[in-house]
Amino acid sequence: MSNLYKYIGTPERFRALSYKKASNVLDDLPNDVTEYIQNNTLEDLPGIGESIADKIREYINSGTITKYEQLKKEIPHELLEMMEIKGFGPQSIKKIHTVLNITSKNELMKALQSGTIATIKGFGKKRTEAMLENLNLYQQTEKRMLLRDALAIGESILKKLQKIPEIKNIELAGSLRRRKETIGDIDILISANNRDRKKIIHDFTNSDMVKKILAKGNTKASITLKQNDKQVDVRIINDLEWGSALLYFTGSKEHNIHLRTVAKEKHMKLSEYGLFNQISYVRIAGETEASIYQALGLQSIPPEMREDKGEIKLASEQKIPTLISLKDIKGDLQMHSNWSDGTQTIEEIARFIKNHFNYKYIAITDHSQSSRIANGLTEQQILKQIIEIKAINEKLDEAFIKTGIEVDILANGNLDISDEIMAQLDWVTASIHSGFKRDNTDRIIKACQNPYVSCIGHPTGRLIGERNPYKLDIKSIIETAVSTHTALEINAQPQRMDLKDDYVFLAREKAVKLVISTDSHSIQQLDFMTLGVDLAKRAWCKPSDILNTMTWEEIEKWLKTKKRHLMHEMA
Ligand code: DGT
Ligand code: CA
Ligand code: CA
Ligand code: ZN
Repeated sequence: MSNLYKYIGTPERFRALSYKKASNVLDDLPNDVTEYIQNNTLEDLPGIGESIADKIREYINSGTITKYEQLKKEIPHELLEMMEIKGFGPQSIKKIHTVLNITSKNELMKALQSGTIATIKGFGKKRTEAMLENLNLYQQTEKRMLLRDALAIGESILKKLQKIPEIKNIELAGSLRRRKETIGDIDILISANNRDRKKIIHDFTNSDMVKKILAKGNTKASITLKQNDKQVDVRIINDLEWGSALLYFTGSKEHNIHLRTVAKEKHMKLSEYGLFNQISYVRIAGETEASIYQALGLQSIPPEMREDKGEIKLASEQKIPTLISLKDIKGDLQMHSNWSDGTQTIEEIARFIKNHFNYKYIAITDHSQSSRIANGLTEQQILKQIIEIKAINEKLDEAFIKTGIEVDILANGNLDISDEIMAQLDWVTASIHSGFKRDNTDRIIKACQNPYVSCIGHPTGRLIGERNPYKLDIKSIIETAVSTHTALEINAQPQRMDLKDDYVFLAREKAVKLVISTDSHSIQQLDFMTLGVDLAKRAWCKPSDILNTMTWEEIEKWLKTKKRHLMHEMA
C-alpha cells in the first residue's frame, strides 16, 4: 500500500509514509497480529490508526484488501519494487510507464538495454547507463542473500527442524558454513536412520516456511521460502557418512576437488559417502571431518578457509594457524552516538556494552562536520564531547570509553578537522563519504600520511548490491598502510563487509594491522562483530593480525610509534 501511494506521489505522500510506518510496526510485533485483533488492542499500537487497523482486520478476515486491489488496477504495480533501486524513483517509473506503456520489469530492462528509454525527454544516455548499472547491482543481491540475512534464516530453520525427534545431527553446510559475504542458497545436512528419512522430508516440506516444493525424494528436498523466495536444500544421510557428507556439502567445490586429488595420490577414493581404499573399497574414514583430514595426512581445516587458496598445502605442513575468534576481541573501535547519526546516548551505549560484552574499551567515533546529513560534529562539539566522555568514564570508574572521530577525508585528501583537535583524541578513523565516482587512491594515501590518523574506515566504500567500490589501487593502499603504521578497517556492517576477504588476505600477508569494527548506529548492531570476525577468518587472520585483540596500552604504544615515525620523517 505504501509503495502504491508513493507511486501516486505528492497528493498521497502522507499516506505513503503512514503505511510504511505501520508496516515496520507490524514487522516488529512480538505477538501474532491476530492476538491484537482479538484483544481489541490493534489501535493502541504506535502508527496504527483506525483506517489502517480496518485494513489489517479486512486482510485477516478475507485475505485481501479492497482498496489495495482497486489501486493495483490503476498502477503498474509490477514496477513498484524497482523504486528501491537508485535512479528509479516514482517520477521516472511513472514517465517510462506513460510514454512507453511498460508494465513489467522485463520490458523495462529490455527498453533500457536497447536504448529506447534514453530517447525519452529528460533521460538520455548517461542517465540510462547509470540506471542499468544500478539495476544490475540490485539483481546481484536479488539472486543472493547477505551473509547476515542468510545466517538469521538458516539458524531459525535449524531451530525449527531440531524439534523433529528423528533427527540425530543437523548442521548448516555450503557457503553459509564457510561464511561467504553473500549466500546463493541455504544448504542443510541431516543425519537420521533410513526408516525415518521419509517422515523428516515430509515434515520439512510441509512446514509453514515453505512457499514452493522444487524437488522431493527419499534423501533430499529443495524448497523456496515464503519469506524471501530463496532456496533451501536439505539432504539426509546416516551417521556413518556424517563427516564425509558434511565435508562434501560444505565445499567449496574447489576445495573438494583438490582434496580428492590428494586422496588419489594416496590410493584412496573420497566421496560424500566416505574415504575408501581405492582397490579394496574398504572404508577408511567418514564419520567425522577430522578423521578424513587425518587419514589424508592433513590437519583439520576450518570451514572459512576451504576455498583452495593454499590451505591444503598449509594443512599438509601442519601449519594451519589458530584463527581469530570472537572471544579474542577486546573492544569495538567504530560506533556512532546520538551526537551524530547514532540512536543512543554515549552513556547508554557504554552501559549496554559493559552489560553484554566482555570488552575492555570502546571508541565513540561520530561523524565530522562535512557529513551534514549524518549530523557531523564541529570542532567545538568534539571538544564538548571529550569533556562529556571524561565525565561518564568517571561515573563508570574507569577509562572504558575512548574519545574518537570518524573524520571525513575531503576531496583533496585533507581531513575535515585540524591536527590540533585530532591530537586530543584517543582514536581517529578517516573515511571517504563523497566522490565515489573517481579513483580515490591519492586521497587515502594522503590520509594515511597524517600522523593522527589511526585507521582508514571502510576502505573501498562499496555497498553490496547497491554501490560498487570506488576505483582504488589496493596494492598501494596496503603498502602505504604498512609504511605509515596505519590500520585498515574490516567494517562489519552487513552491506559493507569492507575490506572484503580477498583484500584482507593481501593486507594480512603484508602484515598490515587490521581493525574489526561494527560501525554501529544503534546498540542492536553491536552484534555485527561476529560477521567481521568471520570475514577475518576467511582471510586466515590470527588474533595478532587484529589490532583490537590487544590491550589498550598496547594499542596506544602502536599509535605512538606512528606519530614518532612520521614526525621524525617530517622534521
Ligand atoms: P552458494 O549457494 O552459491 O552460495 O555456494 P555453495 O558453495 O553453497 O554451493 P551449492 O549450494 O551449489 O553447493 C553446496 C556444496 O555442495 C558446495 O559448496 C560443494 C558441494 N558441491 C555442489 N556441487 C558440486 C560439484 O559439482 N562438485 C563438488 N565436488 N562439490 C559440489
Ligand atoms: Ca549453497
Ligand atoms: Ca545448494
Ligand atoms: Zn562511515
